[in-house]
Amino acid sequence: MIIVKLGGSVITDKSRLRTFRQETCERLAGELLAAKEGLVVVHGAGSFGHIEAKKHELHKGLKNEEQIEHVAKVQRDVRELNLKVIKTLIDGGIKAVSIPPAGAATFSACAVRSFDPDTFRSILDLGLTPVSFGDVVPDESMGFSICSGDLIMEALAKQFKPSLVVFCADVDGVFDSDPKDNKKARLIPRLDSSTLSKLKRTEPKRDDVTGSIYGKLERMLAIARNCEKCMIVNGNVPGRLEKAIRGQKVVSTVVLP
Ligand code: IP8
Repeated sequence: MIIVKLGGSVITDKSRLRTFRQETCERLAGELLAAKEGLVVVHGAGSFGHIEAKKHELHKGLKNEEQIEHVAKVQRDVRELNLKVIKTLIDGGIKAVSIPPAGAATFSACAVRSFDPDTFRSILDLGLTPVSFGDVVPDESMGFSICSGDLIMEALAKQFKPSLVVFCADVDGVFDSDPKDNKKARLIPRLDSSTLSKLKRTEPKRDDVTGSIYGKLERMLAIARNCEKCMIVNGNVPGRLEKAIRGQKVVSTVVLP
């Protein structure tokens, strides 16, 4: 099985509220056709989730009644994005079926408390492609919380032990400093926990409610322990996702357990 995350910074314009990047998503759908075994797609929320979730502090859980309306609105918005992704994938030849995170998992303290893989398995058995996404979810200890698509990726990897997990980001992989600020930043082709511990910790991005790149990398290390190969590729560069799926040499960071 192959699991691919389409990052929110790739399929949306993260700085402009609810802005879908249709052409990019169409191209990525075409690249996903290279998958010749069971495929699961997870996508991030991008500007359909993070901006409003941050504004109303939904990542902090239930603090006041005013937030409740925004739980509903952000849920609606990420479903709107999910529908756009599903439509684009189907038009591109991928038989995509939506599975919201709370349809397969329960959550407590921002973590997965239980995960039932049966829905994913049944959909895969039919030759369909399950598509899950980052969402606002009921949370046993916080009322509600934000479930990053990465959490679902980890739960899926633990259950299905995939051959390949690919994260499509808006950068070539992990760098030794932020490539958006520092032109001399160097790509780290292979990253393990000791490389990670030496990386400078950076603050989470301004409009991101699911944490710093450091936290995301720790999740990827957990995923790497449960699959044959886990890698980050630049989803904005045509052909990189396809090469990764085909097992060809590609500019990337491979995350090692
Ligand atoms: O973009 C975040 O999911 P992610 C979900 O996969 C929301 O981290 C609602 C902001």
